Amino acid sequence: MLNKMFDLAAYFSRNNTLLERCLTEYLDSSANARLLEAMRHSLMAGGKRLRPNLCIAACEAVGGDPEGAFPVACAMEMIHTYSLIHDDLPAMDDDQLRRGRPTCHVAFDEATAILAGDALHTLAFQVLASMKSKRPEHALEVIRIIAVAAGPSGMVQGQMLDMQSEGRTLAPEDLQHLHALKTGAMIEAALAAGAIVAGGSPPQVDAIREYGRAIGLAFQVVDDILNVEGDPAVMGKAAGTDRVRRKNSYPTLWGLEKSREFAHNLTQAAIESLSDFGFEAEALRTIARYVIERDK
Ligand code: GRG
Repeated sequence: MLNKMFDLAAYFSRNNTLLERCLTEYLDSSANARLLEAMRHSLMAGGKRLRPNLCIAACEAVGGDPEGAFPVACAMEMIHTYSLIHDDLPAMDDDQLRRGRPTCHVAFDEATAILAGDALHTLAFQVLASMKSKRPEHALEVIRIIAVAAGPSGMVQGQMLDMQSEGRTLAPEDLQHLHALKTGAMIEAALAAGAIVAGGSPPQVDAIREYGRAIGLAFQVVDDILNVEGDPAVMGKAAGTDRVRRKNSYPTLWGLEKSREFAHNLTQAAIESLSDFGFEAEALRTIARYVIERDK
């Protein structure tokens, strides 16, 4: 009932307009023109902006002013975009299409794409370290959480495990561990950072992290399902690649029906972890439902 009252499309649209503006401003630097063009090509290609929206929604859930979360939200999107640029490289997935555009190395060249990813990664931490905060210890904690999630104990490790597992069948718990690192860590960090920057209490941050772990996994399960049955024209990226590359995925492990049921149960668990929050967490609840209903 309540979710019918929450217009998620309008929420994303409002946030994304502001995010595009902020990201454009952050890109307006003294960097080399071709490097900037490559960074802009990937960053401003109109992804779903899920992580920044989660960051803003977590900030609002604990009663914060969303404006304070924008630098963190933008930094998360920069790190996410760097990871996509590097993931698409010939040495990794060798993909040609991303966000409806030629991948960065196709539009430019491989070396420029590597540097564009490096530059977005570093710019994110420049933005975070330049945040104006009344509570510097909150800013420091946010930087630490994001670095852990993106680095060798988080996303990069997940990517390494993914590479090492190609062509091998993983046990369900190993697949879950891989995804918790590769995809889940950044989603959980975006949420935790949004709540912390807004001064959320430790129990609030814990509840939001629990929500994040559940929707992070649900997001990945749906990503695997879309890789089987999604429409490349809608998704703006190729489908069917997991099968070709013999990647471990939930549909391969369990089939489509059981995978859908698993994603649904995770969404329910995510919503339940927000039981102590009121209507201010409605964006988070509605995003949880969107994660399993999405078609891109
Ligand atoms: C190269 C260090 C490094 C890490 C790469 C993010 C990632 C790790 C790989 C991307 C490949 C992939 C399909 C991951 C699973 C789910 C995922 C992160 C999908 C892309 O995120 P979306 O759907 O993309 O939020 P948009 O473009 O909407 O932002």
